[in-house]
Amino acid sequence: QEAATALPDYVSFKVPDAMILHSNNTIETQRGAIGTSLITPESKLYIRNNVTPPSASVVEDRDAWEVEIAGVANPRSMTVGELKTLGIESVAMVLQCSGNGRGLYPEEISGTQWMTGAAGNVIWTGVPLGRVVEALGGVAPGAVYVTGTGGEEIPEGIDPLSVLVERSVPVEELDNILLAWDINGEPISLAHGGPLRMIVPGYTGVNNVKYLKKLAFTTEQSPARIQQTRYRLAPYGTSSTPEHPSVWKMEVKSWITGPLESAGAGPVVITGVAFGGYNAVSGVEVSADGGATWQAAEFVGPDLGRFGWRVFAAMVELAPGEHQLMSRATDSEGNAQPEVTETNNSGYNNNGWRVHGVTVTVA
Ligand code: MSS
Repeated sequence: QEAATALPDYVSFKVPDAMILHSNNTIETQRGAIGTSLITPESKLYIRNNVTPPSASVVEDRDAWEVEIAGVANPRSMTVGELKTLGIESVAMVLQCSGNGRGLYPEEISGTQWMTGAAGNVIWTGVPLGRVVEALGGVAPGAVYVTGTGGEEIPEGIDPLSVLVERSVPVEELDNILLAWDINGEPISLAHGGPLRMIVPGYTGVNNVKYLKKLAFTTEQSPARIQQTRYRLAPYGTSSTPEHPSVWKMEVKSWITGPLESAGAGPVVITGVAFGGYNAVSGVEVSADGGATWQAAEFVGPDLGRFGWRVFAAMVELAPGEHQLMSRATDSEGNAQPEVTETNNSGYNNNGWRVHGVTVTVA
């Protein structure tokens, strides 16, 4: 796909050749730009904003940013500076938009036509939420969800709940959640949610609330539209309601990052990335004949833990002609990528291996 020219100011640090500009708030990473990189640099990481980000002034004095903590024994606001005194942890995690792969479903589904590039593997650093809770006397009784609120300005004259980015995840995730200020060892850019972001490892992109201004332990899910009726898995052709399951845990997935179009006849190294989502990835197989036969691929480079992705490689011998290259990953619980993901209403969670394959011409 064509390189992104004229990137908006707030993402001017992105490498244009590595990106596909769908809109100012939806910018995808080119499939080939992932290559064999274990970590996705911020300069190549995709962007998805549901609302215009806050003004850049919020990252001028990062330690002064305040987050209100509620639903604990002693609720109050804390600055990022204070959070930094409570503890520190890092997690490697695949950040992937719920709609990644929407453009690969056979049906036409409205929304950004993401292919493979609304995903990256990044390292977040911040304080474990458990430490914050401890400092505030523990979680209030009866909490069922952790609810994070984004700090965007809500335009006047519209129902705030229709635009508010506020997401609830099950309180069972408490031990995994980080309140992060760094990405890949640098302060998180405004574009990716600085000064403070709620990180829910193994959960799809939308649950990782940027510009976190409030974190609450709640008995109910957020009343915001983004929680109630959007980001839910409803059958294709129906409308999603609060009764449909929320897009939360990510599933096992992989895709080839090279070769993507052509290769020379003879030995070829197929490379790609694979992750288990909420579980660790345990293996990947590749096929050079459209899924008729498979061989095991090998992982390349270090294992960054359960929530990260792994780079894989497999050696194949390719004769001149067209070849359909496919990859299929399995997680630690024995879940394998399905051949086809059944289409859902909004085109979420596409992890079907067939549509993620590529056709390569060998000469
Ligand atoms: N946060 C906030 N605050 N806002 C918004 O808009 N979005 C979501 C998340 N978070 C938002 C938030 C989404 S939706 C996603 S994907 C993510 O984010 C992305 O990220 P980056 O950093 O890449 O841009 Mo779909 O599921």
